[in-house]
Amino acid sequence: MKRFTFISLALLILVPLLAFCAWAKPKTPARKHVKPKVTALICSYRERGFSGSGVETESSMVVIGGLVAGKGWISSEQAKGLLHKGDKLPLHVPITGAPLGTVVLTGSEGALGYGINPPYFVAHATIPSRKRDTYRKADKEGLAVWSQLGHAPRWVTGKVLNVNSKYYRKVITNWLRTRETSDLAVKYMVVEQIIQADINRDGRMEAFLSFHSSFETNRVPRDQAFSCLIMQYNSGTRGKTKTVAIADENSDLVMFLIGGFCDLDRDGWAEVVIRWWGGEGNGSDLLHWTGDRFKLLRGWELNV
Ligand SMILES: [Ca+2]
Ligand SMILES: [Ca+2]
Repeated sequence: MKRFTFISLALLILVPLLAFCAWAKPKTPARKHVKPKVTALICSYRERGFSGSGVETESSMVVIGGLVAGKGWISSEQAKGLLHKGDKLPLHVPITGAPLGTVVLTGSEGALGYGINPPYFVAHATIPSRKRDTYRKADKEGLAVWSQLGHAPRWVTGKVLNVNSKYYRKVITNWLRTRETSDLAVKYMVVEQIIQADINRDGRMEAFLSFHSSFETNRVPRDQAFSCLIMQYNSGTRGKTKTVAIADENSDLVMFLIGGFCDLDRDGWAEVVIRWWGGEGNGSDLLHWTGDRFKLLRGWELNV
């Protein structure tokens, strides 16, 4: 009887306590995001592989495909301590994150030339024939992001909007004005990308805007040139939107684009893959969003 009373008493205390905890649990992720304890390697897969003008360019970050079921490499310096023979990297369509195929690292093979010294990883990419057709019509590029945690990262789908969106062009213009960009440079700005994605899983879309001053000669004086990537987000206070710069250069010799959004450590916040091209090289950066700014997790660069 005593035992029964004790259990009843315990239940009487525990049930309301558990109910309170469930109620008090935050419904959305915390505002602050801790830096993921993970390193990663971004790989790009291109249909044309080693051919064309981009031999040096193609050796950046990168696993590069030849044609489908193609072959590429990752130089040892970039892969050191990160990758091992036999590793498999899921390949995804940029921006949307749709599964595309697999890249398998098969180990070093002979001399490659092109300034790539052994040891390096040879990478074979395979894309199922069903997806090959879609891939060829679309971006002709795949992205693989490898994580030390050993599991496939969760990709967040990005939505590509028309670059003529009046609303976002206005957002860009307003941002440029706060930056004291000249009217002439604003007039001839070129919008490259407008992409929406919910990177912090709060149910609200963040917008990524890539734009630069006109590349046409004599349109904008060199000292007024710019190339930027910004994000517009909802700050959470009375539905107010804010903008934050991800990249901001006083130059038209570089361009920044979103590659995709993948949650490497599966904490609910997507890390952001940036691709950039410049006069002296190209590369990829992996960034994470802290809630009020972006921090670089890792970057890869190839100087040419
Ligand atoms: Ca969001
Ligand atoms: Ca994350």
